[in-house]
Amino acid sequence: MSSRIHHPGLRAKVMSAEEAAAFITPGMTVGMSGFTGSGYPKAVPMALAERIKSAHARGEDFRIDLHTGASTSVEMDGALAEADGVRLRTPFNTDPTMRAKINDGSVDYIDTHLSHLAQTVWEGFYGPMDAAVIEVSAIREDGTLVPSSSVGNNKSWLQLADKVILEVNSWQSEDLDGIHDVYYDTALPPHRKPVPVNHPSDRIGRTEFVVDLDKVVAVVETHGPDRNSPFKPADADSIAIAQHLVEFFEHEVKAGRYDEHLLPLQSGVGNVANAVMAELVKSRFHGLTAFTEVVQDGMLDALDSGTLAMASCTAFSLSTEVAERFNDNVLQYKDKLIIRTQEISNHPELVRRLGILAMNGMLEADLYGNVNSTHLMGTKMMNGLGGSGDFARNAFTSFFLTPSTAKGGDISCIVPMVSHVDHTEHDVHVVVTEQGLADLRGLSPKQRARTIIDTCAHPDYREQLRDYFDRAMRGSDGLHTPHLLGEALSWHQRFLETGTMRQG
Ligand code: 0RQ
Repeated sequence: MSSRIHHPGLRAKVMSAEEAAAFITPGMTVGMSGFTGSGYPKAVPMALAERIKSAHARGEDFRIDLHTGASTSVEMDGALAEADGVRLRTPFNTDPTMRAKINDGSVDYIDTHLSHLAQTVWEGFYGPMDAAVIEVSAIREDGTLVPSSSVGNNKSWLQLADKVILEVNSWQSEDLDGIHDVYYDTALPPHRKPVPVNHPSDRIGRTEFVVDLDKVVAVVETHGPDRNSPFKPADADSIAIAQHLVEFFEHEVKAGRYDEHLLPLQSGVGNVANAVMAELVKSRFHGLTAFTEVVQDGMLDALDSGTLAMASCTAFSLSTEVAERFNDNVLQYKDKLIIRTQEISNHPELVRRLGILAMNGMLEADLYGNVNSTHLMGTKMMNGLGGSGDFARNAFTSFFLTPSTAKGGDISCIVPMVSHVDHTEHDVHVVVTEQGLADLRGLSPKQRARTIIDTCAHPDYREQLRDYFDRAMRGSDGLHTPHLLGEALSWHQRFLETGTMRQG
């Protein structure tokens, strides 16, 4: 295994995960690698969780503040949450144990735009970063680090942390060397310069991380796969959503707003987003590009089929089976993939200038096009807004996708008023459910409401929504965005009290 560590000084720092975890002490702020289940440290977090549990057994308080790129896995978020070892977590989580701790109030969670986190840590809002734990795929002879399957915020964590622990994971393909694009010319205003990406395929940085070798306190060797949950097979709803989108793309090409290669695609996390890529592969579109943050199974298939010519991202989010396939065939993808820092993959200025078509999942939308991507019934965190806001706010066209109902039809995903707003009506151009696609561009609030009800709502809830809107037109104080304020959130309350949003 030590063949991956080519720098003699760092080879001398190889130790066990348990020894390395001892560098992390109670109250520390720690930046770890990891983005949507890829490139997270596989051994030190679990060893740290064991240390935390022992400390708690002795009656000592041991919790850390934890920043990453995005979500990790049961071996990291799961283990640390289970040990009650996290005081504060940013910026994105999908682990069920961590989610439960966030929602029972024992972990403070800050849900933030993924492109913003590094900047806010640099600005000092989270205090100094005491330690970084970063997975890499190799250490070169000169001490530079070859990233693994995600880049995320690792460049910043390596620069900011006082102490650095490296995990060298020999499961990651050695052929990843050269696929990354780590841009170092970032600075805080007023020294910030334009980012010279003019096409998703432009490379502007280095293929490696640079670390101050004196800060490296430990190197741990691991051999463990990235873990991801399998995607649900595309169901009829996802396929219908994807078909509405493909039809819309054709319409926009005819209208001259997109050319034959459309515009660079961004596709969010989740089952629906994955299914959309699968449908695109079946369409006539070819040679497209993606400027996105995660490459899911569907996007890899699109690269295989030629539907996508290339993709720029910051991480993978692959099922176990597809991750193995990718790992065995990295060379085949090397000139088609670029893995960047998340400050660049999600850079709002680039998203605006490149003209991204941003397709993200949501929990619910309201009659006026406001979107909730994160809060279940307004108070419980699902995952986080992740990069959806980085893209939606600045996209050329911003799409939000969801089946029209959830929980076997007891929840309408089109509601009078969303119970939490992540994306305001101003940032939502197109809403798509399996029922249809509502193009909200150029529509006033009242026109939007009628379009969303007629096109996107499930037939079981359409009359209920029309009734609300008609009564709001008669009883609302103002008629610009008509609402019955005492009733606007009653659908959510009814679900909490009776288990369904349906009126009795
Ligand atoms: O839960 O499986 O327990 O029944 O939410 O719903 O329909 O499978 O959708 O997997 O596409 O995820 C918004 C969560 C959608 C995702 C969200 C319940 C539903 C189910 C999942 P069950 P589906 P998806 C860039 C982009 C924010 C981050 C983002 C997400 C579960 O897309 O996290 O976009 N987005 N990042 O039953 C209560 C509702 C519901 C509901 C669905 N209205 N109320 N529960 N569900 N609608 C990538 C990154 O940022 C990393």
